[in-house]
Amino acid sequence: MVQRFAAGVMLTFSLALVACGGGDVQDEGSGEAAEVASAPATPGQAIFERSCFACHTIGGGDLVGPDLKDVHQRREHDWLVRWIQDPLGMAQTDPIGIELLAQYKVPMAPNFLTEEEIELVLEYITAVSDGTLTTAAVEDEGPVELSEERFAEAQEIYFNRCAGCHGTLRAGATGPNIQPEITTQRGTAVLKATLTHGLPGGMPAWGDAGILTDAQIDLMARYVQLPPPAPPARPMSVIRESWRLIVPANRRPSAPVTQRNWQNYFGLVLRDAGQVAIIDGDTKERVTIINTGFAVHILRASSSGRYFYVVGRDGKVSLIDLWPETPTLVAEVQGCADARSVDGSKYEGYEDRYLIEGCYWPTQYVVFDGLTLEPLHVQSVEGATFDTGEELSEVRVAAIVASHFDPIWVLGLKESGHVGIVDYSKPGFPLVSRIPAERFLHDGGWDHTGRYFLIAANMRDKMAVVDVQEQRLVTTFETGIRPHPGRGANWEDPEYGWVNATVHIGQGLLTVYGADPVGRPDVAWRVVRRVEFTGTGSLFLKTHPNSPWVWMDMPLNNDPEGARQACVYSKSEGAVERCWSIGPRGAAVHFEYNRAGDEVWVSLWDKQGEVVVYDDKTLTEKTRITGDWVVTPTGKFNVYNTAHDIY
Ligand code: DHE
Repeated sequence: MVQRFAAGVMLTFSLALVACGGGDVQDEGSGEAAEVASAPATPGQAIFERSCFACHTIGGGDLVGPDLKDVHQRREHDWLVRWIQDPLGMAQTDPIGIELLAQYKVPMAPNFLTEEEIELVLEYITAVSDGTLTTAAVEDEGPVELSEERFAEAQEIYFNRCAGCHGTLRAGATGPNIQPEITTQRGTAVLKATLTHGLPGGMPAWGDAGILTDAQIDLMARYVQLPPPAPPARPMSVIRESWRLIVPANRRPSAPVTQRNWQNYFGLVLRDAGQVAIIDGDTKERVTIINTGFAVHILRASSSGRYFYVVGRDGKVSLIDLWPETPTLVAEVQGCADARSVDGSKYEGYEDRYLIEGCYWPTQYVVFDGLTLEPLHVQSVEGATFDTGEELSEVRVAAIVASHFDPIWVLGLKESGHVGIVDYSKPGFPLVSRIPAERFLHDGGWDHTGRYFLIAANMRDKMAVVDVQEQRLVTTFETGIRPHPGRGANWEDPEYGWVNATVHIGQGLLTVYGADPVGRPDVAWRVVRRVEFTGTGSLFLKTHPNSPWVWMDMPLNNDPEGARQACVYSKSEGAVERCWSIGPRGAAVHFEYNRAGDEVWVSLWDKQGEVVVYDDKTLTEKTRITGDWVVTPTGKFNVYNTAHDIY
């Protein structure tokens, strides 16, 4: 067997060996030093392995962060202590910290070590650097093998938890490439540490967060070192077979039967239950629960607001009619094997008529009849990248928005870096334009006029601005580390006029940019404010025309306490008003306003979750929606706001 230094780590650790399930310790040193190396882990070693191992080596070269060999000679001891205590703060204020951030692109994650632990880990790094603690190497475990059954289990976990960021073929997009050429170099121990503790920049701490067990982490660390399995095709014949029309359109009510204010309904995603709850926004009562797709992702309201469209990660689309006494599932179909987005036709004369589903896999979009979900057309979006011309076999459809001014849908084509325009007034629902923009396009929404589509290319740290009326790219500009706006937020800034904004996965930062090329061409599509707040890992921000605030979350924060925080930014002050914890467990994620724009709903994403409702004027809690049925609540979508693209 080849002797390997796991991920280039010039030493390996007894704890890692235990966790790895084996490998002989090779006695590379002699006498005393060798004895030290084969002794049980020192406390510093254990801390290093727990908190530093996924990103750093000591003498094995750079990983996500720099090689720490001789770091005690490069930096003052006090500086090292301060850095470990507050890496985020120092990356903003300290000259060396700023330089490191520029070089490594993602800030070091806070690791919450005590002063004593910091001293122990520094002692350990020094001892290894100086050779007083000798290095040991682990024997390579040889080729990774998994039984058919374990491979299938890993395949499902990968689909559920990993494919969205790393891609079906693992070539990378929102997350890096993790194909076997790379993962086998990292080795099982480092992969396990990464999966357990996460990485700054958005890789979730699957183990620490209690989402994957140790056994599952071990399985996944091995699975990603094997070639990915061939993903399934989904031609029209297969899609048709999945179509189920439960209540034909002519057997549905011709006017609202319910006495409730259905335009203020909220559709709440119960992610892991594969369900959607419909909640009355006036009374906060649960009206009904509907079974939908697997790991259900988002809802959109149809143009009239009468229907909710739901899409699951398994590509299942569910059509819910909100007019009966109890909202009813009236049709379902599975257009993709893996999907994230869906939207209806919103142009005058086409209201509620068609529906598009964007697939993550296969590389296609599917158009359905908006009232029945009968599949009408499948179109591949395969193509070359906008910049290098490289032909790709994985081009995923990310965000989709429906224009209110033309019969078109606007699609973010993630890997190729194009914004696609689909004209649904034309026979065959063709992709009429591919506008070169930036890679890897992810999430976005309209500006306040509905003319410009603003989409994040999060791995390039940029936003792209597309003039949908003229079907051309206006510009791209940098905002910060991994912008993630959701649908974004539009408001009038007292100094800069109409603006739009994004938060970031890799930085606690709200970046505000001018968005009024007519009234304020001097600042249009230029960053006008960078507002820092504590913590990284933001996914969404939201506002409403009637609100004085912009709400921001950080559910991917490495610190579980940080992940429960929400912050509000004051539009009039141009500053963060306050940040606070939404609840005792889970992660605070995603905001939605009620129709009037005077209430904000926030999910506490947990197995036993809650939705917390705030008075938006006073920022005081009004109520909590709780119950056994509130399982992993994530996104929530108000009928009126979603139908009218109010954000
Ligand atoms: Fe989402 C929007 C993709 C993980 C909750 N998410 C989107 C959109 C895309 C996307 C492309 C834009 C849809 C549109 O506007 O048409 N999401 C992905 C991923 O690829 C990713 C990163 C990884 C994955 O495996 O899916 C991912 N998303 C998540 C989550 O982990 C979240 C927090 C909970 C969940 O579903 O697991 C989550 N995504 C959401 C929500 C929106 C969304 C709530 C809609 C935001 C809005 O306000 O419109």
